[in-house]
Amino acid sequence: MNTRRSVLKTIALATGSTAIGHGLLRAQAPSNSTAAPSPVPAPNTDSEGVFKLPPLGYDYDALEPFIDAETMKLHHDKHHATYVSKLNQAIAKAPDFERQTVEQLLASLEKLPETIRNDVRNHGGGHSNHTLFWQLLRKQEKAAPSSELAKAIDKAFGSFSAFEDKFTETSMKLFGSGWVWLAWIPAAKKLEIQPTPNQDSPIMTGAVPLMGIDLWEHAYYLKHQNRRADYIKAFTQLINWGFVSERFSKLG
Ligand code: MN3
Repeated sequence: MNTRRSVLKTIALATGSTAIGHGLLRAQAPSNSTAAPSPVPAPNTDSEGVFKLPPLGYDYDALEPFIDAETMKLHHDKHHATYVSKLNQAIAKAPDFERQTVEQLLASLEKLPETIRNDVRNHGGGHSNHTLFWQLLRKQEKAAPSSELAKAIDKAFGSFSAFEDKFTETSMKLFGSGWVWLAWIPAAKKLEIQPTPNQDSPIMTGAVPLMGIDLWEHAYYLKHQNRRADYIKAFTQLINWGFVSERFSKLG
């Protein structure tokens, strides 16, 4: 059952102690109320918008040779930055919603004015998805899910290698641009592999994205061209299972 409590928990996880926390990404509201209020609020320009591009968190070449530095630079500095900028442009048209986190916006798209709903879906989804994506990637010798997460993976898919096969197969089959996720479904209390089109997020259907692969060609075309299978293999070798396990442990 998708209770209010589980939805709040979902939001708390998505916005909690990771860099997704919007408190780290958004301008702080002034706490001193003695300052004279400005009668005309400054417009949100790209650099002053409520949503901010989070830092990549490591060097552009940190994931070589799996993902090349030029792809990382373009992907973070241009693609992700554009999602943030367009999300800011959209939300500036509905200031009542400016104080919500991007995850709160995505969890209740139906509450947004129709004029901005699609832009928030696309660019807010892009911002949230990429913020998670950067944190999922790490070059490391050996990485494995925690025993708690490994148990849940076994329960849902039979074994870790069966999960890997299904994740790869779903990623190969995804048509066009989108993502494939390992998501937690609170209502069913289980893990699921979920494809989403475009920049849609599992958050939009009440699920919690634990990790996901960006299958837009901009994520891999410079290095791998049309060889999506090579990129998927590179991605699976970079999954920061320590980070994913930590997200899983916070589900409660
Ligand atoms: Mn991308």
